[in-house]
Amino acid sequence: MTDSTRDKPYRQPTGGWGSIKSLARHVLRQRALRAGPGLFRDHNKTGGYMCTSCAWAKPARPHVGEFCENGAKATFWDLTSRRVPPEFFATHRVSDLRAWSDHDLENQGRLTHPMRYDAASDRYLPVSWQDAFAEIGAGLKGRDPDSVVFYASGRASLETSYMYQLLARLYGTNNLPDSSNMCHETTSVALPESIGTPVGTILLEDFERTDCVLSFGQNVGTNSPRLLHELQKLRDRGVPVVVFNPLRERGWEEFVNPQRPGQMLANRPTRIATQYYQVSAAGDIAAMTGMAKALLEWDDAAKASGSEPILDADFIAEHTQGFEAFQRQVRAADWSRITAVSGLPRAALEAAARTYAGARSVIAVYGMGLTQHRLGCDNVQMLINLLLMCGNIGRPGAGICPVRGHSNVQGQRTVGIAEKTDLVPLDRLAAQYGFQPPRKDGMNTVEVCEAVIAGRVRAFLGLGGNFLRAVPERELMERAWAGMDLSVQIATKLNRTHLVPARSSFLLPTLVRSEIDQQATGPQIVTMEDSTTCIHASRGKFRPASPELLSEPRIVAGIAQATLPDNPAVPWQEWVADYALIRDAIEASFPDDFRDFNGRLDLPGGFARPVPARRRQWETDSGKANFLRPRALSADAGAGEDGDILRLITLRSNDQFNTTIYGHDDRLRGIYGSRMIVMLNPDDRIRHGIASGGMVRLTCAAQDGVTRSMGGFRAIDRDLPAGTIAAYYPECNALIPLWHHDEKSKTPAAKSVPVRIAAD
Ligand SMILES: Nc1nc2c(c(=O)[nH]1)N[C@H]1C(S)=C(S)[C@@H](COP(=O)(O)OP(=O)(O)OC[C@H]3O[C@@H](n4cnc5c(=O)[nH]c(N)nc54)[C@H](O)[C@@H]3O)O[C@H]1N2
Ligand SMILES: Nc1nc2c(c(=O)[nH]1)N[C@H]1C(S)=C(S)[C@@H](COP(=O)(O)OP(=O)(O)OC[C@H]3O[C@@H](n4cnc5c(=O)[nH]c(N)nc54)[C@H](O)[C@@H]3O)O[C@H]1N2
Ligand SMILES: [Mo]
Repeated sequence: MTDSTRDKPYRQPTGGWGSIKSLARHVLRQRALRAGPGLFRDHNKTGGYMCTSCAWAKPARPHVGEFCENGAKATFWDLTSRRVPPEFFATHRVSDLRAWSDHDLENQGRLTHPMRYDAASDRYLPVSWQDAFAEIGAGLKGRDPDSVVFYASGRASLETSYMYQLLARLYGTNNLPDSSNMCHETTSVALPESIGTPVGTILLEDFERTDCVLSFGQNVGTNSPRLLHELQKLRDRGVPVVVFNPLRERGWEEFVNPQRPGQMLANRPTRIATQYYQVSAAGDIAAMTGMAKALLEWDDAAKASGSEPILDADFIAEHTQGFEAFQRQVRAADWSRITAVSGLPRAALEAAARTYAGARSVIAVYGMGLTQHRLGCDNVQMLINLLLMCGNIGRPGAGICPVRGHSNVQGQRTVGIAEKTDLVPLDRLAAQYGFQPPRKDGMNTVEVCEAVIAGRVRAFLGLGGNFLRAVPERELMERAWAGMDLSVQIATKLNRTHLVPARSSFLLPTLVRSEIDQQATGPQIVTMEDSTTCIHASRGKFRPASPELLSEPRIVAGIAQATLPDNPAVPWQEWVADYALIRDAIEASFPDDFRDFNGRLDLPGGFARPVPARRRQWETDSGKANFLRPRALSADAGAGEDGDILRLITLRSNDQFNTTIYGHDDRLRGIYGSRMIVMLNPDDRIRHGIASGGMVRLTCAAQDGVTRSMGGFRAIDRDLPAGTIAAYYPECNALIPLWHHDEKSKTPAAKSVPVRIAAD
């Protein structure tokens, strides 16, 4: 290879010495030495701060060092000693910064002062907080509330999120899209239809009791590495783990636990997946249909011979609805179609079904590989069907486990960040705060993008995140963004969204969660909800990156007070002085979830919100758990069936958190030095006339009159199913049409983008 890209398949286990080496490099590069001791003492511990990386559960009895490679990287990245002061902006024009990479922008360090864009000099200039709030308030007052968007990325605490949704509703809109709209929105729409709850049903202790884990479309080694601790323990007990993923992800293969000195010294890894199936992208419905078909056939045979049944007939009769129609559809499905769409032979699907049928209690884990498809809801609902067939919901050691993304993304929904009004107790908010909340649904992320492109969004507030980089249809979005009147970005580091200014733009820097949040009554606590509905307190431990920084609650209160008429029922000032009062207000709005909120802050392992499906109470229309029939065998709704079109998976490397790029290596996939790569199977490469390591161009195959094409990728051979290729997000977002989303939830379908490939 001629450039700096290195391609060297990684044969080491996940974790182990490789992760320690990588961490040492990151702590030095970020000069974040102050973070080291805190990691052991305070990270994910009761009385300490909760990791800002993923949302995986925090155990009641943590390890001495309850962190992982990527959680530690996120912490070093936050606690870097690098700074972006006003002088940085004095030396760099915004249009020049637009040419910088995502990595280079964030790598400059933490933002230190509130800044306002000055179009004449094309620079951000410092502004006082007071002036910033006053001007933002003036910019928001008197607008049509539905032309304003209040976006949230899933990191902000329950306290901030509650204040933010109240700000939007007092202002007059339910336009509260969040990062979840691009992520597990599919889960939030699919699960209520199936089992009457929008969240997963398992608790951490279920991993200690399960007899089998199924995993679909989730990359544990990179995106939720602490889950490997649970998986390692259950593998020690001999529990099988069955994985469906087009890529051979190292995290699902082998793990050496850095917290186990004996294992580190011997470098003897734990094998995680006992069966690994490289399903084609969008082939999961077909794969699960094949498994269900086998279960039905074996159950028929068991009935005929009088041996033990395979299905849980009592559970199906008492607790479910729709089984008859479901089983007819599965029986009618043709094995040749199942194997063609899934890319897996019948024997493989039968072997997976055999393991599933042999277990008393099964947990199904899933991620973006199921949610980010045109038929994402069908994917998730088919997985529920598979669990329901054998009664695997609502008993110990069994259940559904969506692995959430951002550390408080699930919690934001819980406290009212939702564009859908039926998810929010509007009547209670109305009574609590003496106002008429807007009753019309707001816009989700895709609808916001449509409205931005159409010029209907006039002002956008971002509570964290990097909206322009995270959404599809990048080129049209960036062009339209500049036409807005106002952009307000609450952020910790500089990113691309900040560099596409609207007519008036503000950049408001804030604390990170591991920093001390000092207010009038002393240092404050914030809270968040993990993937298993457990709520934890978090106390910052480190000195803030700059004395100018304000906490997120203070910034939200500042904007609210400058924008809204006085309302004695909403004590913004008192809330900011003492966050316990915000928690009291949350408890009053959501009494079932947050009973005795302040009293239960420090329960080891957090306190769990009640989830009715855990007790086999089904809050669905039918009052039962519903078998729901998938609308097709392929989750891309047939888009990839033309032989020349490839399905592009856009995914994360081991050196990034979403649009935050820590570095250019993806150690676990053996790719170093560049993110402009496409992984593909050598047969596909040869068929398209591409040399090994050659340069390629990807072009979206959608025929809608818009050209979406990107060159400059290097082809890298990897073991992938025919017709499936993979490249990195966010680089590839320019290739994804806005309308290419899950049909029900509108989650962008980032995992099977129809593309053509050619030598470049
Ligand atoms: N270190 C780190 N941690 C993170 C993040 C991060 O960027 N970095 N992001 C956070 C966020 S917001 C989220 S949402 C989660 C995301 O975590 P994941 O849900 O793991 O998301 P992705 O990295 O996009 O990878 C999805 C996996 O699905 C597989 N896949 C793709 N298409 C298909 C398919 O059609 N079928 C199947 N069965 N598999 C498929 C891919 O090969 C990949 O292994 O992680 C969170 N945690
Ligand atoms: N093609 C493709 N697109 C995708 C995905 C995919 O798999 N493929 N995944 C989607 C998913 S799952 C998600 S969740 C979205 C992510 O979308 P977002 O949540 O919008 O993006 P992030 O990259 O997480 O946001 C990073 C920025 O957040 C700011 N930040 C970091 N910490 C804090 C904090 O504590 N407070 C505040 N106020 N700001 C902070 C920093 O300035 C940083 O630059 O992207 C989606 N887009
Ligand atoms: Mo996410």
